[in-house]
Amino acid sequence: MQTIFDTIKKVAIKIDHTIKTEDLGYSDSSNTSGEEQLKLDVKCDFLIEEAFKDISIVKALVSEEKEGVMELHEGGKYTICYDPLDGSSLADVNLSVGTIFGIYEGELKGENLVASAYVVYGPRIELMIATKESKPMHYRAQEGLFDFIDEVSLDEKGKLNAPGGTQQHWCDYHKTFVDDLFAEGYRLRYSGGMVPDLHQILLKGGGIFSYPGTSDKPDGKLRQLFEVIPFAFMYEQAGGQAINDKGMRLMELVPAHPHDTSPCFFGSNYEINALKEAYGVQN
Ligand code: AFP
Repeated sequence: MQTIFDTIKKVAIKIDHTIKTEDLGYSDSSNTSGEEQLKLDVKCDFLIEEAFKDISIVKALVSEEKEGVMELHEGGKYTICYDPLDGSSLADVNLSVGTIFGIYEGELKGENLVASAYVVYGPRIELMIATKESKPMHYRAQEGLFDFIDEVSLDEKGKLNAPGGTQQHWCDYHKTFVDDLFAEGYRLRYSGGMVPDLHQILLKGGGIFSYPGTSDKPDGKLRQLFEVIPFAFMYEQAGGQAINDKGMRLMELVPAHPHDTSPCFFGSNYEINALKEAYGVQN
């Protein structure tokens, strides 16, 4: 597994350089979800594919930017599902973006995730890695090398509220839940980039990130394999919770298709328990 983490570190530096030096325009292609691809999306996807293609323990790659599974090594142990540049549309307004990696062993479902990692490309390049044996481990790059900073834990209750999705399409009880947190004094922290938004809550002690099912997107927007399950693992390893709108752990998701989405809520225990009550799904 260390070879995979070392490869993530190397490709993160290359992606950061690409973001800061290459064309931000649109390519003439779309991804599986029908979204227009930025040239950056395509280039970052290529960099990750190149980085992993010769690593024998990697059985296959599944990219948010492509259809299907890219088989690499028949005897490989791990399948890596990744979002090469999440929030890429924010790059051209100079906001932070990120890359997300889910490392699976066997069938592609929540319980088979064995590790996850994400990279934040912002004023600094930061990396978070979580395994079953550890809390999330926080790293920061200096001159192209990542230094370990600390292990990360969520407080029981935080101060930050990151409410995603189009508010006009929220159901009434979700809007009431979000408004009640603000009435309690929570601070709004939402950039539209899942990686920096969830990174901030992890590092600032806690709170909640929500991307609910909405009237226009009943199954939510965020993809299970590439975004939801990897961050659910991060948050659970940090001592928090990660559930869907039925109160089910996101780590129990079994995607029917690699690009399936799910309503998702990640946060400290107090906020997630409050959400369960608002949604009437206390276990
Ligand atoms: P893009 O990759 O299209 O910029 O979307 C980013 C994202 O998938 C995720 O990073 C954000 O949390 C979420 O979408 C924001 O969606 P809304 O703009 O609907 O809140």
